[in-house]
Amino acid sequence: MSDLTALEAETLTAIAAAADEAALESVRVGALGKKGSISALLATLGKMSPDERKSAGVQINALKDKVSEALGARRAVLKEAALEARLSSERVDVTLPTRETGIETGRIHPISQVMDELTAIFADLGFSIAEGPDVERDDYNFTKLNFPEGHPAREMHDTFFFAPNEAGERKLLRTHTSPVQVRTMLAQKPPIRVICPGRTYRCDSDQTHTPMFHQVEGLVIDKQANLGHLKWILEESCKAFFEVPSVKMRFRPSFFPFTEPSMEVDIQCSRKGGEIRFGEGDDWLEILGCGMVHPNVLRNCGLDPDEYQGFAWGMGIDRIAMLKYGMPDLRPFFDADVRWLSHYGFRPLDFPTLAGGLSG
Ligand code: 2NM
Repeated sequence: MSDLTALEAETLTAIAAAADEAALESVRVGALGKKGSISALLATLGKMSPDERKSAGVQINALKDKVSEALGARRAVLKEAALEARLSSERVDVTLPTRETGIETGRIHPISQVMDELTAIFADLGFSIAEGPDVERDDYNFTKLNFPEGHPAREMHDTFFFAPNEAGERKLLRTHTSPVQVRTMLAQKPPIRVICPGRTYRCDSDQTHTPMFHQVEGLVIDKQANLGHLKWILEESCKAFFEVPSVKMRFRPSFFPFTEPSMEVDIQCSRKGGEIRFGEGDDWLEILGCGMVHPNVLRNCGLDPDEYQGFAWGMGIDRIAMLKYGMPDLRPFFDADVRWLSHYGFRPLDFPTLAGGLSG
């Protein structure tokens, strides 16, 4: 029986040493397979005397059971180890950024982004968005806005005029978005709360001016609309736009033909190391013009100045986009260079909302 003891030790050692399921399988075949060592022992039982067979049978079967059990246990250990190895080699890091698909590789131009941000801010304050044509009537761009014919204020605007049509009417490229407000007042009854974002044109081109630029103007008309309301709206919208908890504003007297009184507004900022920050510091930055709508404008737009009053403001979008997003130069805005756009542009599916964060 020392044969059996040796075979047991040898088989169990081989089982323990099997490094993977294939190695273990060959140990199993070598012991319990058709030509295996234990199977060969079992085959000898037939030739034994009944007494011999009784005791040898018990011992060989005990060995077979022991080896089967050891094989099963080792198989379970190897299976578990193989699964562990596979899990760690095939691990997926779900926190990695996704690969961009076509719809995500495009970029939103900073000007469109700023317009979308302003739309979100003013929609939240109860304003509608109004739009109008880029090619305007002189009447809507100037006359109704209290720029009389021949008035020097018309010259301030460096207007692009078209050749007169058969009726003798001379169209122009709007020099501001105010004609959209004229159209709104002519078409709607107060109360009016609109903002008008869009393209505007002046024959002016240098380091800081492009012949086409963008403006957003706002208009409120109601029976009691006053400068206190204007100041609150400007403060709230500036805080929201620059994403700061507070801004200080400074109102300086100014002149526009369509407002009386008229003001220019500066916001407090700090300029350190070429970087501009809002809501701190002791520098000032001019950002917009505003005022109470001139009674002549109200009258020209079909409103009775004794019944209605209102305020309006206007600002350049290109400049505030540069300020907010740290773009040093205005000219690349209109170069359509995809390298610039992929650097400064915004992801198309990150639409600005007040709840979700304006600029992501
Ligand atoms: C500005 C500054 C001040 C303005 C006035 C009007 C209208 F149509 F109501 F008269 N629209 N926009 C306005 C007032 C615009 O831009 C610097």
